[in-house]
Amino acid sequence: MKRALITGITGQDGSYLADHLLDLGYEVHGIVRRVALEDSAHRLVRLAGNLDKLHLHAASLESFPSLFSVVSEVQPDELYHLAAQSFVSYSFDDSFSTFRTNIDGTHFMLECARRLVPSCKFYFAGSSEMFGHADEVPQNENTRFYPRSPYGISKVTGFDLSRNYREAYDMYVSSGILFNHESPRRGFEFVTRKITSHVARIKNGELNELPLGNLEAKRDWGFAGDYVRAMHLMLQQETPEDFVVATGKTHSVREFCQLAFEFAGLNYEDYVIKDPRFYRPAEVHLLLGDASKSKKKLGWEPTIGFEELVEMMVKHDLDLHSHH
Ligand code: NAP
Ligand code: F7E
Repeated sequence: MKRALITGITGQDGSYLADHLLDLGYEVHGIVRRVALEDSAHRLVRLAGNLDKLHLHAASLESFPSLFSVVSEVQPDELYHLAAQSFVSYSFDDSFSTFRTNIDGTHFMLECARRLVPSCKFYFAGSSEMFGHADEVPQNENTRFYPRSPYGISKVTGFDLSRNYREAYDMYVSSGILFNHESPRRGFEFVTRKITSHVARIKNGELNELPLGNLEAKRDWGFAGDYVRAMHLMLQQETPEDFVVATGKTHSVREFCQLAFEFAGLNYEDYVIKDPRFYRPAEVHLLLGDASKSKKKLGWEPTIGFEELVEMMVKHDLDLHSHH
C-alpha cells in the first residue's frame, strides 16, 4: 500500500485529493494546524466523510522541526504540498505572512523530503497566477512568468525552489501549474463561491445585493475534482516534469454571474453592485491555459465544463441555504 502525505488537506484541493487517493487504495496522511484538531467540527468540515480513514498530524508550516517530525514518522512515498495562503487579494494586505507561509513553508517541506525521504515523489502546487500579465495567449509550460501579486510572486519562488531541488539533488519533484478550479467546497471569499452563495441567499430572501469588484476579469475555470487527478498522475511518470492543467476555455466574472443568477431564475443586473473594496491594486486580466502536454503525457482531460460547474455550485448552495 502506497503512503501519501498531504499538506493543506483541510482545503478544497486537499479534501478532493484525499478522497481520490483513498479510492486508489492509498494510506493517506495529512498535516493540519493544531487548532484544527481542537475544533474539528468547523475546521475539518471538508474531510467529514472520511475522517475515520485519514491519519492527521499536527504541525506548523512555520516550524521546520514540527514538519521534520511528521515527515520522519510518516515516511511517505508521495508528498503533496498544497498548504498555502491561497487568497490573492489577502496577499496584498499581508505580503509578509504570505511569503513566510508560501515560500518558507515550501522550502521547509522540500528540505524535509531531501533529508528524510529523498526518493519520495514531491508535488508542488504551482498556479496560473505565476503567468499574471502574460505576454501570450494561451499560456503553456514555456510561457514567461510575470506575477502581479505577492501571492503570484510566492508561487514563482516555490516553483523555482522545486525545480532547483529536482536539478540539484536529483529528486522527483513536479509542479502543477493549475488554472483556477472551483467546486462546492471552494472557500467563500473566492469570486465563484461568493457569487453562488450570494445567489442562494438572495433567492431565499436573506440578502438583496452582491457587491463585486472587476467583472471583466477572465479566468479559465475548471472543476477541482478533475484537477486533483492530474496531481496524482504527475507523480506516476518516469521522470519529474511540470504540467499546465486547464480547460482551454475562458470566461469573465460577468459571464459567471449571469449564468449563476439565471440558474436560480434571477437577473444578475438587478443585484450586482460595484464595490471598490473588491478591486485589486494590480489585476490579472486574462488567463487561458493550454493543457495539451497534460493530455498527451498524463492522458488527463477535464470532465466538467463551465456551465456544468456553475450549475453544480449554484445547486449545492441553493440546497444549503434552503434549510435556513
Ligand atoms: P485552500 O482551500 O485555501 O486551502 C489551503 C490549505 O492550506 C488549507 O488546508 C489551509 O489550512 C492550509 N494553510 C493555509 N495557511 C497555512 C499555514 N500558515 N499553516 C498551515 N496550513 C496552512 O486552497 P486550495 O484551493 O485547496 O488550493 C490548494 C493549493 O493549490 C494552494 O497551494 C493554492 O495556492 C494552490 N492553487 C489553487 C488553485 C485553485 O484555483 N484552487 C489554483 C492553483 C494553485 P486551514 O484549513 O487550517 O486554513
Ligand atoms: O478572483 C475578480 C478578481 O479570488 C478571480 C486562487 O485559487 O486562482 C485563485 O485566484 C477574479 C479576479 O481567484 C471579486 O479581481 C471581482 O480577477 O476567485 P478569485 P484568483 O485571484 O484568480 C488562482 C489560480 C490561484 O492560484 C489562487 O490560489 O475575480 N473579482 N470581484 C473578485 N474576486 C473576489 N475574490 N471577490 C470579488 O468580489
